Amino acid sequence: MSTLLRIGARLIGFHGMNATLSAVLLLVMGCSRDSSSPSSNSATASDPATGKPTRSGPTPQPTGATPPGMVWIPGGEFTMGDNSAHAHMVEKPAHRVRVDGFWMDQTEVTNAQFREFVLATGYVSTAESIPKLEDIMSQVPPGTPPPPPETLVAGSMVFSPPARSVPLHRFDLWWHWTPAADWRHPNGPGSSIDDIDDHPVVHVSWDDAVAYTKWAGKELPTEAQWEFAARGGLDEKRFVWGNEPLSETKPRLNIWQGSFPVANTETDGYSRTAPVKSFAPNGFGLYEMAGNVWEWCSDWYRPDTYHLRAGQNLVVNPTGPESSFDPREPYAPKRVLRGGSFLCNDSYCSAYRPSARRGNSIDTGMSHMGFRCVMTQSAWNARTKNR
Ligand SMILES: [Ca+2]
Ligand SMILES: [Ca+2]
Repeated sequence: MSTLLRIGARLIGFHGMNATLSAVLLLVMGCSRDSSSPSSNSATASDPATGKPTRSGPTPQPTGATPPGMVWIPGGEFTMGDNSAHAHMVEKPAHRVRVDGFWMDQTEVTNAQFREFVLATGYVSTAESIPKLEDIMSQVPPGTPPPPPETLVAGSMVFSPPARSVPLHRFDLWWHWTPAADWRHPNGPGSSIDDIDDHPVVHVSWDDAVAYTKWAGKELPTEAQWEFAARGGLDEKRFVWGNEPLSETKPRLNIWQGSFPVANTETDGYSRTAPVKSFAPNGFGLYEMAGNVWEWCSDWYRPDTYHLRAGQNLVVNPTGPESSFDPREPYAPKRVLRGGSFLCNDSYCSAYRPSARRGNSIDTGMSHMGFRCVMTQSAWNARTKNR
């Protein structure tokens, strides 16, 4: 979702915007057929500690100290994406990918961790800053009228369930641009993060997430690293725990139960975010790789990323396309989000599957979006050496 949408349908009206974007879509789709260079989709495999080329297969866990709160993801080959009928077009075609080993946060970054970063740096998040008119207008089709000046206030997008059933394409009916909503006030004015230190931080833009990772000496995962890690060593399975279907009586993750977006039965115990480590970890010891909050990745988003890899038998350490393009919002630069959230359910997006992927405007946080970090062994070596 872009800054245009977060300022809301106030600009040109939801249906009017769709019509405008549809016209643009037809124009730009024609261009995208010529954009087939996969040059940035692969890189030479190298050992994270030495920089030397690696063999195929898992990378053994380095000896020595372990970064606090992180686990070693051994890397190796896997099938990225999903060709089955339940997968969306953006997850196809499935293809073979290899990633080298890396460290990954066991959990989503929490409110307590993000607070530590803000206290140390004085960082002001995107949602706490007044949006710039020029930034908004750069993300909308030419000719779009500017938003009224009074709408240019600090805030973020907050989920608020509608009173009655609504068409599932009308996300403007449950997402509301809310002044003064930010990571400290996840549900807007009057809300707080008191007593939820161990919940994932939300309302973080991609820029906010990157600022945190730099302070922490870490990085955002690539989309390939994230999916490899989420699968927990189970190749070509539908869920992070295998192929066993979801259970109402034995919930494995925090999603939406009931009729989305109106009635949440909360059989998993949570209507919004859950504390990290609320559910069993996957095969690599990672928590909430499915559900709870969406997690930012480093890659630019394109729906056709996997098509751009056609003809490559094995894609090694992919870092994504050179730029983003989403025909639904062609002017908004977007990065990848993974893992689904407490709002996902089978009838809507089922995005808690490890192959599911989505793009989001880099300057927009929402109440169901967070992140976790990765770190190379060489970065960890450098930190331990300097202590
Ligand atoms: Ca839930
Ligand atoms: Ca998650």
